[in-house]
Amino acid sequence: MDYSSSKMNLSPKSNEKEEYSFDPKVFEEYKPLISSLPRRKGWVLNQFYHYQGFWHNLFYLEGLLSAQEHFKPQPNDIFLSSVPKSGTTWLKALSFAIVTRSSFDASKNPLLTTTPHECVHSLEGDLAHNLFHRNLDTPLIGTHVPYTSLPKPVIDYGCKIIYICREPKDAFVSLWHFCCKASPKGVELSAREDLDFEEAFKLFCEGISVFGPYWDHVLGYWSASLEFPDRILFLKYENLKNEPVFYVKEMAKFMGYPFSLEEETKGMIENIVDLCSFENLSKLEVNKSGWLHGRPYLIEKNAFFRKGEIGDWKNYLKPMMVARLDEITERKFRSSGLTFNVSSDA
Ligand code: PAP
Repeated sequence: MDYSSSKMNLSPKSNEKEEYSFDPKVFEEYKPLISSLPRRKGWVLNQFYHYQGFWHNLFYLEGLLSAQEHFKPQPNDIFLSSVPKSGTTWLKALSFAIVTRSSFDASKNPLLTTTPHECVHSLEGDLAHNLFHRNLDTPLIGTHVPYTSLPKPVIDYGCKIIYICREPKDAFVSLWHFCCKASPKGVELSAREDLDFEEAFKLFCEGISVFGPYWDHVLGYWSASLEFPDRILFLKYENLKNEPVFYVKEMAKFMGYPFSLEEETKGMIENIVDLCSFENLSKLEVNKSGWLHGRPYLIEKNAFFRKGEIGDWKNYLKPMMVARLDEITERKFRSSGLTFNVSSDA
């Protein structure tokens, strides 16, 4: 099995214009709709477009519209969903390791030579821009699409969804760092206008961030997980970090790939946790160097592995910023039953 994306022909060319489709004809029909949508200045690419209550980059919006019209999942597909910078890469790695554990020797796992994002493709990203051609060997699909915008068959077929969220102050700090490392195609990073931290913070609080508002994204999946607990597993980055063995076991059970007693005794869960740990993945050559293809911006693979810690916001947010984000989080989540430890010693 070849899990690299090279066969999908997604390599960026150095002078591609900033916002584009891989096959512009495919997305031609969406132009009138897209041009009618409210816009705001984007963080990396020129524009965010407001569609079904959320802000999208053009590339992912085209992918989403196409997915809503054309995408048919397999009933056993499992969607790995998140708002960006909440643990997507980690969730993809863990899920991939869980479902493929009997297909590969530990020393031959594709995660050792292929990035998690190339092991598990993105619905509105590389899959949508490649006419949904996919490797059916693994039933995993990644997505940042908000719950209420998911293609209808995903819900109708009862596909399972694992959602990961992250404490919003850490999610924001992680997003800002990532965006600082991304540049529009054809623009050298050094030539890019700096992304002002305070300005990004203000926009994030207003809900204007990629796939934002952050809180609405989280609440959409949270409410759905309460309504359909058999279909949606709601995880928090912080819990996964503190008790990885417990949650990996839960994930496997939920996905329909439970660990046998023999596997548990042999330490299979711990092996998967170790394989997918930040410490291990971030030091692999495949995740350390080179560019991740199939994105509308240029980004190095190592940008997905920065610190991988809880509470890094303390190094970046001023007390007033902490108070503002905590207040918004408390207000937005108040009646939902969803809590984060939003105090300053989270
Ligand atoms: P994406 O939504 O663009 O795919 P995502 O993987 O959700 O990004 O977020 C990256 C964050 O997860 C980074 O957090 P940081 O900026 O606070 O450091 C990254 O370091 C962290 N991360 C990546 N892999 C792991 C891992 N195996 N374990 C824990 N954290 C991880």
